Amino acid sequence: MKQPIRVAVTGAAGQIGYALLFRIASGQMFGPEQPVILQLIEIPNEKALKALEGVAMELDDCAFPLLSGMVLTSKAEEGFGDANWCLLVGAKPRGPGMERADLLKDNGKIFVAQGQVIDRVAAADARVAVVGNPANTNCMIAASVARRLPADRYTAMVRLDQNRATTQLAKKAKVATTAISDVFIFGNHSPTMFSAFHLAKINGKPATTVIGHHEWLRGEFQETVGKRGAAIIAARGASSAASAANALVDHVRDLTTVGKVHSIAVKSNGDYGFDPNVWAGLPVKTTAPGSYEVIKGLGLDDFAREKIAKTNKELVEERQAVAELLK
Ligand code: NAX
Repeated sequence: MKQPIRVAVTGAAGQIGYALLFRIASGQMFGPEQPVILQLIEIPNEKALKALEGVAMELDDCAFPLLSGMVLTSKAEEGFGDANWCLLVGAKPRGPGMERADLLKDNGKIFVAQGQVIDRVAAADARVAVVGNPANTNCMIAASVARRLPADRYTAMVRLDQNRATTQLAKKAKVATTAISDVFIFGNHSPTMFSAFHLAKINGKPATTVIGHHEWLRGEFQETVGKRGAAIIAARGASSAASAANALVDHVRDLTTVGKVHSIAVKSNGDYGFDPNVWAGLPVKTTAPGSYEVIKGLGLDDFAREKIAKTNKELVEERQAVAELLK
């Protein structure tokens, strides 16, 4: 049996946490041979910590063979201590009448504090994956305050958008999702993100040729994927949770599987027209467990360049809105 790895999860008593923890403990994220110790972090609030206890009781009641231990805490030092993976799911939700700038700043403070603790106490090989919104900018903040861990260890999740785009293309072409490949998400996890249909393949052929309906690809398809989160809230009365947890399982599993080609938000190196200081969704290939290289040189047409410029502008504005936290 391998040595257990330590997986820290913030927001562990929230709705994504509830859909996520059981999948990690059952081996779906790190594989059927890898034991895990779950380090579950919640805010120091009686209700949240009580709910966390309940989740831990349910995890116990699954008798998962791979679950080697659990830590329940509201102290970041304890929760991130020696963690090999830090999954930052918890964030402050946008309240009624709250401006986006206030949301950015309030969450920015959380990610400055957590970023500093992770940098100090997590394992030397620690990887950080951010889900809590605004995910790209929160990730950029956590990485910006790090002095020990390099910036390429910090990724944010755009996999839910990739998965949403995959299914929309499959439905339109009337094929199984397994027929779809090379679906890349560029930019922010927000309605401005660009789902690069011109690179996508259906059974190895360009999606643009197979689907043919360019107006749909440029319009309804982008819109459906970009505004899917809002559509789910309108239908369910609560935001996406199981699909978000599933996307994080995919994000980490593909990031630990050598050769996988997928979309994650990483520090831009200026490729594809992104500002080098933002964390942008980009196509990557996993080169070693937890490491990746950005796939370079994919062709962009005028439509793609225009969409990328728009989502890049939003990321730059988000960075400017939290600039005072980065000093
Ligand atoms: P919930 O409100 O159900 O749960 C969040 C949990 O985080 C709560 O239990 C809260 O007590 C905890 N929390 C808040 N601040 C914390 C902190 N500083 N340290 C530790 N725990 C903290 O939200 P949920 O539906 O689980 O969503 C969590 C986050 O994911 C939100 O920010 C949400 O916007 C974001 N999402 C991101 C997605 C993505 O694709 N990147 C998609 C789904 C989701 O909307």
